[in-house]
Amino acid sequence: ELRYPARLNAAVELLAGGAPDRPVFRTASGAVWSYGELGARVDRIAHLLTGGLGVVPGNRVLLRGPTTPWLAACWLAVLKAGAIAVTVLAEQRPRELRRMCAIARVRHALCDARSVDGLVAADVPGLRIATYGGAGPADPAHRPAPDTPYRAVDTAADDVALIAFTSGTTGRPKGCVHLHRDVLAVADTFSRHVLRPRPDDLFTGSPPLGFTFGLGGLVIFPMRAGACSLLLERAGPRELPPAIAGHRVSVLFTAPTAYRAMLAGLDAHDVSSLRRCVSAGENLPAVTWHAWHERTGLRIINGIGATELLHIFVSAADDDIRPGTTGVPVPGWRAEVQDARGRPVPDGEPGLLAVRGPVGCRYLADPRQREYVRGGWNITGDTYVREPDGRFRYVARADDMIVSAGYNIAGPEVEDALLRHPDVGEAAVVGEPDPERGQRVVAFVVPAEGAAPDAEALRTFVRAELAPYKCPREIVFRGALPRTATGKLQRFRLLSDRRQ
Ligand code: 3SK
Repeated sequence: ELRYPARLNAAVELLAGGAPDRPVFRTASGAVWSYGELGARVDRIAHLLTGGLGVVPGNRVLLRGPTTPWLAACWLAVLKAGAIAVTVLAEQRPRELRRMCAIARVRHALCDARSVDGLVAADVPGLRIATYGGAGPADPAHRPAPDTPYRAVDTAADDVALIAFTSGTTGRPKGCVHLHRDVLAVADTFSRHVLRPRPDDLFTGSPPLGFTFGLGGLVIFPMRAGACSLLLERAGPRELPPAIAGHRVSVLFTAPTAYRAMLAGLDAHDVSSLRRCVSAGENLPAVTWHAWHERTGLRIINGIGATELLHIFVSAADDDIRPGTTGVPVPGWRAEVQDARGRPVPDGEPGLLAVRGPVGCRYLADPRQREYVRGGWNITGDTYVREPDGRFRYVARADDMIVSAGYNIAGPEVEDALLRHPDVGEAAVVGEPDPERGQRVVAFVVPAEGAAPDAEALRTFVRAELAPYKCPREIVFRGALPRTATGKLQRFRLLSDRRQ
């Protein structure tokens, strides 16, 4: 069990992770910040927040901008000043921002100068915005602020440190409240026991800091280990391989689709510095795991996490990794598969994934709390099977199960089969309402680069891999699949876009 002192400030703990002269952040353009420099910049921002901006402990401060050391410094400063960081994505539109600010009762914002227009357009009542990252006088680097150390606010371990938004894949935002102790707990569970970083590691990855997958993987975990993080403003499958090669990155966080997409361009880059690769955000198909392993010799650490629970709670490391499964509860966490009434189902049978551990779901004033937390268990909304060896295997999002002519069909299983075909780049399989069968299986396929697959040939391929009732009745080709700003597939949009 994790034990923390009753008084605890997560920012102070993270800043103490590395010696002052050790590097903490790097950028693509070659900037290097040491732990000491980061500490001094955090203190300047904290002085500005509590001085000029009038922030007091408990105020909610919106943070918005691309992935930069300044954004990470602002996040740490908000926590150090005892305020609450409200993290959003740079991609979020004014309408969404206005809604989130209303839900989280935000009155202050620290915003990258390049992202400020959208925030101004959100027209949030009473919002005071300060920008950073520009060259102008409003920047924390240029504004007059005391260069004296800032004395951290004496927060309790149970005080709120951040509010992270999730809209799931359906679009109605929920604010998830997390405490100072939660910030350390995700590092002291998944990172400490599964990732096991070293102080000489260099992390990088694609998830933005407004997504807790990125906040954990690119700020909290490296700092807790005294390591360094390469913060990339552009971190797509094209940018990652040269960045890994150029900076000798050792720990990578990205999503399954990026691992698959990177494979095409990997030969041109030396990625031999990598020693840990983490995949989360979506299900990792076994075919992608094997292709990455064959090409790099590395075993991808697959994990399931949630904004509600801050980071990853089921995963596996090293020899325990079995491709096609997610793994076992991370030390500190418990997991079981339950039926709709909260009773455990026998191994081998599908049910709802239920987890409990050091972090719990606390939605901000949202009745959906009652659906997520039942009998002390967090119900993640994923259908899983626990195998007889205790490993958890993903089946589908619970609301994405397809029921066709009385058969239950998991879209991801059909997607995995399609992805085994060399002409398939990405695949999404959904159930379309059908008067005879209830639902019919429809696949949306993005062809692999340079390929022009034939629908009938793909159907024949799937029929050879799976029971015929799982075979898509129709295959629709697309240039791209609809995704949320955090990269999750929006299945419901596939069918609604088709109807338009
Ligand atoms: O939402 C997710 O999929 C996720 C995965 C890993 C860590 C954190 C999150 C929010």
